[in-house]
Amino acid sequence: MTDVVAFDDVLIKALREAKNVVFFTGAGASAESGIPTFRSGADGLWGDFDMEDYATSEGFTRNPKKVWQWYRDRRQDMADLQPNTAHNVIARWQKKASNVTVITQNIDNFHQDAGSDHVIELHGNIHQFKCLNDHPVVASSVNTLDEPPLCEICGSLVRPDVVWFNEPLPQEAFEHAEMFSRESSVFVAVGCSMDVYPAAFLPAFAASSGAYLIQINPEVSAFDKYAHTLRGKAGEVLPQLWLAVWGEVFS
Ligand code: BV8
Repeated sequence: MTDVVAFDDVLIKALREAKNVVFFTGAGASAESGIPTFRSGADGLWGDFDMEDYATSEGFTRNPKKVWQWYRDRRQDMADLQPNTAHNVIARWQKKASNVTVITQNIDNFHQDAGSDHVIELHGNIHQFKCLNDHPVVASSVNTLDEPPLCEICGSLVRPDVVWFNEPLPQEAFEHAEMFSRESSVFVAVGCSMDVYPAAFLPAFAASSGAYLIQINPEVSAFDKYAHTLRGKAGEVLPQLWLAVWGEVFS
């Protein structure tokens, strides 16, 4: 259990009086749900799987069935898991404050499952599919298949609708994420290594507009030198932050 975190009065005041708040989440926000992160600890996904083989379009072209099954297995693993307290506090914050935007690098849909609306998904969603020519595909018709089907419109391979390395982020999603980051008065990074771009540019957009920068992370990250760091796990720090800001126990 993370020790009780002592919050800086300025940080509490910034959150209490914030005009616009952005919660920017990475894999660490879902870690306490049981979803492995990518780079942290011994169980980081990229420690066991070569991102070149599993998270690039070239890897999918080389071995579509292997990549398809990796995402199917991740979906099936997630089916037994659920949002954790971090997702729940962020969803409640959105309802209480009404000026809160969630921008996530995660593809697990856990913010939406926790009740968050207005979630900007920078890297897509593991439960959505498209073909190689970007035609939409009905998820329920393919999500349990053992290998990628062919698009009924153009006959190309169907793939997960996620952003692989060296693929551009969805333009509208990134433009909205940049806009909300620039408009934020408080920018809270939750469980982000800040190693992956262009998502990791967002804190700089927030900072350029004078936002108060906070990060919640049990480990050192590339954001340490810029943010006010709450050193702890998201599912443990966020309910304490809720109590400190709103004066009520999160339950
Ligand atoms: C692109 C989806 C160009 C798939 C993912 C500069 C500018 C632009 C690009 C680049 C650049 N420099 C390098 C690049 C290239 C590359 C990149 O960033 N590489 C990195 C490795 C250096 N970027 C790209 O390729 C991007 N595309 O640039 O295209 C382009 C433009 C136009 C036209 C054509 C091409 C695409 C990047 C997206 C790739 N997709 N995932 C999938 O998930 O299967 S990336 C993957 O990393 C996930 O999305 C993940 O969310 C993301 C970021 O990682 P984190 O979320 O931070 O997770 P990580 O494990 O790293 O860290 C977890 C953190 O949580 C740790 O700090 C840990 O301490 C903490 N933690 C652990 N437990 C807890 C916790 N925190 C709180 N509580 C806990 N309990």
